[in-house]
Amino acid sequence: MDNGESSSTDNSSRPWESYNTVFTNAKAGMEGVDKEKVQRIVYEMSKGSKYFQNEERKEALMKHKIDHMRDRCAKLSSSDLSNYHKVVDRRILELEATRDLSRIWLHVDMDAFYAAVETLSNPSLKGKPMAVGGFSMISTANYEARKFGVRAAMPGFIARKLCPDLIFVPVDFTKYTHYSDLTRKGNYDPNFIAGSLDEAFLDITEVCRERGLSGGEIAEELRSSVYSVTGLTCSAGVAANRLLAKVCSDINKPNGQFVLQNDRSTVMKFISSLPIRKIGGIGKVTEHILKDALGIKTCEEMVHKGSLLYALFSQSSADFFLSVGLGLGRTDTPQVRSRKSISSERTFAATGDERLLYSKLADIAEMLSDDMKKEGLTAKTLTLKLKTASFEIRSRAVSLQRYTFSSDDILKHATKLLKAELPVSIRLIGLRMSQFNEEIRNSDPSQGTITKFIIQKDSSRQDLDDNGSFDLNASEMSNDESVSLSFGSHETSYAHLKDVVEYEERSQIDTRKVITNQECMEKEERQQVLEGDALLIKHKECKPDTNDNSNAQNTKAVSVFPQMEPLLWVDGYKCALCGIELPPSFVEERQEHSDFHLAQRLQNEESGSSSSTTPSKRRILGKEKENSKPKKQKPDQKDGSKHIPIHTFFTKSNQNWNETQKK
Ligand code: DCP
Ligand code: MG
Repeated sequence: MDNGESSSTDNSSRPWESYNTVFTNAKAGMEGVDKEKVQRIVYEMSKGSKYFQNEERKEALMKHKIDHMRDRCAKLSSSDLSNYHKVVDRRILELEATRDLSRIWLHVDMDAFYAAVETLSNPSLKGKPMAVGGFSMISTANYEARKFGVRAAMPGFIARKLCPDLIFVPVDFTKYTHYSDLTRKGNYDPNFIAGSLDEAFLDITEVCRERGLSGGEIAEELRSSVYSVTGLTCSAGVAANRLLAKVCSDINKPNGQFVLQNDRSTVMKFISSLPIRKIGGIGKVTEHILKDALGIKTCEEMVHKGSLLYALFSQSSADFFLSVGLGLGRTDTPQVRSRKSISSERTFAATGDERLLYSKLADIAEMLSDDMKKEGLTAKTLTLKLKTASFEIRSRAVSLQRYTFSSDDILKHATKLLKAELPVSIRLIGLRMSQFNEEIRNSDPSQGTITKFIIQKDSSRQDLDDNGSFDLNASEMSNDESVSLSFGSHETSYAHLKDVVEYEERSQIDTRKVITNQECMEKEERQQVLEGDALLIKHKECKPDTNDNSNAQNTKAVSVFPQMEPLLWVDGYKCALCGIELPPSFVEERQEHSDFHLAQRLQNEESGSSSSTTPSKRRILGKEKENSKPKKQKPDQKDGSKHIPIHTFFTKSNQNWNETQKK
């Protein structure tokens, strides 16, 4: 292990500060990257594409939101602020009372996981810049490649431009799942929480006590053990709560660890200059709003500017920000709960060939049925999902007469659903079964093995495209800032968002038998920031002519759009406004989604239709057409741009790439 434990005295060197200056989302190992060069290349290669336009729309929306926020700030009177100041003081006392320094949490995260696994299988890759994925998207890059600015979620053809010697290795989930399982063998916390294939949270309080070892020593031991079992390195963070432990595990990556002592003053010092973006749940949009509208750059400033936060955000969001500013996070072990659905899906090169589509549908139905059999599940609701060539996502559901897991049943109904959509060129088909028969459902958590507590993010049924590579939208499934949504077009937004949704479904819902309550944990820890609607709510409160002025001065946010406060997630993952599914752990995507609805509202407001609450309802019913592009875009339809749409390019790139590979 190259990097040993860093004591808390290292905090004074503020190891995170350099992250401020690195490219995009400060992936570990990208500190020396020529940011400008990378940005220029990315810009040049994507300019004019739909992706680019989408980014521009997002940017415009964000600016709009920031302006709104500034306006609202400016309208706050000194007596408002003084009232909010009191609220903050009270909340600080209340939150402080919840501070728990009695636990020791460890967050462990594998280094360049997929790339490291591939290098194990092929040691000749060692020391060479390589990426896992294809020309359309890469899943991760090793640290050698990161020096060139190559990173997860980047289209491979851009990565190759940045690093001409970059070696591409196709993804192989079976391998990663195998190695992930190997890393889970340790005996430090039987109830550990696995966030994805390559990371886990462990409460090591008991093991530290029983063995008389420090958190840092346990982290060293665990990392050595992972290395000896797998040949892979990982990094760890040790702290009083999960939020801090996760921040810490990134500090000395790769192959390092960072321990934050469990005392308040060390925590507060650590937090004092920690950039807000380092906190899970604070994504690009929130970061910009906080920074550009309120001047909040560090976690500590969340406390200093608490009164603005309470004035402008909903109480739960403000509470979250304040607790971050105080270095608080969850320390309890989440409970288990059952999952709601099981699904299977497949991504492939877009095709309108009906025979091919029906054959893929049959394969998926078979896979889904197999999984249901294995899990002892029967269900009644079948949902078909399609992603069209133009990235439109369609979702069609049918309620069956009886509970079933039979592939024949599934296929019969899925075929009907698909038939109704044809002709159309499709790039993804997914089937989901939900509404389980609880009586025969084999979901007794008490039977659980450790693996049942794992959220197996990546091991679910998914086939990447037949060429073994991703498409652009897959790149947007990342939980970092490359997640892309359009606010200017409903359809595009849907498509992008649903891509995220589908990734999530592949990632979490589908495969877990019993999951931890981590979703809830994360929801509580992080999702509070997702209430983009809160901006609107408060904005409305500030308006003198608002209809709900009876509550205008009330600190409790009151929405003129009651269905938006807060954005409701039916069953914890379905947006009550439009039905899109986004589980709580996809914090950033949810935020984007919330932002989307907010944008809609703001646009409506500007166009004078703000009083209407119906658009969202129309969206739920799938009948809404206003403000949106035509629903069905023919595959061969030109978008009017003189540039080649980026997804077209990707398809071409894939083909070229695969041809190149075959040579
Ligand atoms: N992954 C992915 N798509 C992304 C991000 C990640 O498929 N947009 C996959 C590939 C990664 C794995 O998840 O190897 C773990 O993600 P991490 O963010 O932990 O990244 P790495 O483990 O690759 O690198 P690091 O050393 O920064 O943890
Ligand atoms: Mg990792």
